[in-house]
Amino acid sequence: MTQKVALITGVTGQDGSYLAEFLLEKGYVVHGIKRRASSFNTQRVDHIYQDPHTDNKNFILHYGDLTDSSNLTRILQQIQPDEVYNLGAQSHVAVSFESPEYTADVDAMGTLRLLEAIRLLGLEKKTRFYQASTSELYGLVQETPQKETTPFYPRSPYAVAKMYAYWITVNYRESYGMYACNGILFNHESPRRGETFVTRKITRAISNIAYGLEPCLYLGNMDALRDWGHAKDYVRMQWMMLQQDHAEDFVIATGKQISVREFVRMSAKEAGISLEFAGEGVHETATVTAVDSLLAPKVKVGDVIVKVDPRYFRPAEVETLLGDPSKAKRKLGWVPEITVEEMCAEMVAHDLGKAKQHALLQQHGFDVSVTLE
Ligand code: NDP
Ligand code: GDR
Repeated sequence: MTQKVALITGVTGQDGSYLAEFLLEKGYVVHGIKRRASSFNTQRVDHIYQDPHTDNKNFILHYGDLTDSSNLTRILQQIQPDEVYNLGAQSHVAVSFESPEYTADVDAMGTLRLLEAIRLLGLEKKTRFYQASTSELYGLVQETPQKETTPFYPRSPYAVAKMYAYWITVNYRESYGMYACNGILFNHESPRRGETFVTRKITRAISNIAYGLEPCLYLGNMDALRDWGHAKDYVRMQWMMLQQDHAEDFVIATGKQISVREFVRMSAKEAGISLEFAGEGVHETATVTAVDSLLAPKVKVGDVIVKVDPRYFRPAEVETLLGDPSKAKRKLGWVPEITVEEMCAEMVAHDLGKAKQHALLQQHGFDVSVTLE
């Protein structure tokens, strides 16, 4: 049997790295697009990297960018993929307010460039296309929980760009008979989550505080409610969506939501720290009420370790998101296997390990800087 060929944009990101692992295990030849950067940006896929000098490689990286049609067309022409997973994006909602035009170019136009390249190369009947759509499309929510038929109301340049990408994917399916579909994914996290997204920012800061590497975690809106799942569960679903008889769009979520504040409390507990929250709005703080000094050797009862910094407030906020994944369960048999508690425990364990390493190096006189976000 011939091996299936997949192309992943955004292969160096959280989802791209888990998806590449998943497809390699299934026997695919996996091609990924990485961006040229002045320093290494492949840390998340280094463990599956294959020496270009070896024969029969099944994981191949290409330089490229979603803003460059000629590059995308050349890669697609060369590898003739059976499946394309468009995960590449400027994916940070807050950053999209600072760089709205770039976000639109990559997230909206980038999707069009890929679809158009598939069509112009005559691959529209061969290549199946997955678009990384998002619960941010629901923004100011019109219905709870949100499902495939819930109207969209995007609240950021990121979400507006992703709305174009959503509809152009539907349009190419309807206009050219392409197998193209949207996964409307709610927030999903892991130890590989980018350090400036709120869950990872929290698990990393709590771990650094536990070892005395940072004094305090500064956050924005702690009232925000999210439906958080684990990235490993969600990439499995991305693949499942491309294995059906007909292309369809699916909501992928856990069906449960908690606040940012609750995620802070949960993460601190995992690191042996009990917290009491007090004050409101910009004056809210969290104080340590009990501590397991084996897990958090540098933390004392009475320490204030969480504060609000208004600089992390967004010009327009998405206050609450809660998904209804019943279509995915009914039609594909997909259910998430990892709970938010298990995911949080995994992230904190990972970040405590890193913080412990940093602290040990520092103790022995090595200059180790910890980047604060
Ligand atoms: P990440 O931010 O971790 O990864 C984004 C990837 O896109 C990185 O590989 C990045 O490269 C790449 N990229 C950024 N700009 C460009 C560009 N101009 N050209 C080509 N590649 C580019 O995101 P996630 O893995 O978390 O998310 C994957 C996709 O799913 C994204 O499209 C995101 O918007 C979407 N999504 C994510 C959700 C989540 O909760 N994680 C939920 C719903 C949707 P580099 O490493 O060089 O920065
Ligand atoms: P989100 O994720 O915007 O939902 O987008 P993020 O983790 O950035 O924010 C979640 C919520 O937490 C609030 N928040 C903070 N957020 C950050 N980043 N930093 C803070 O200090 C902070 N304090 C409070 C935010 O205001 C927000 O309400 C993610 C991305 O992965 C998108 O690409 C994806 O489409 C959506 O999830 C689904």
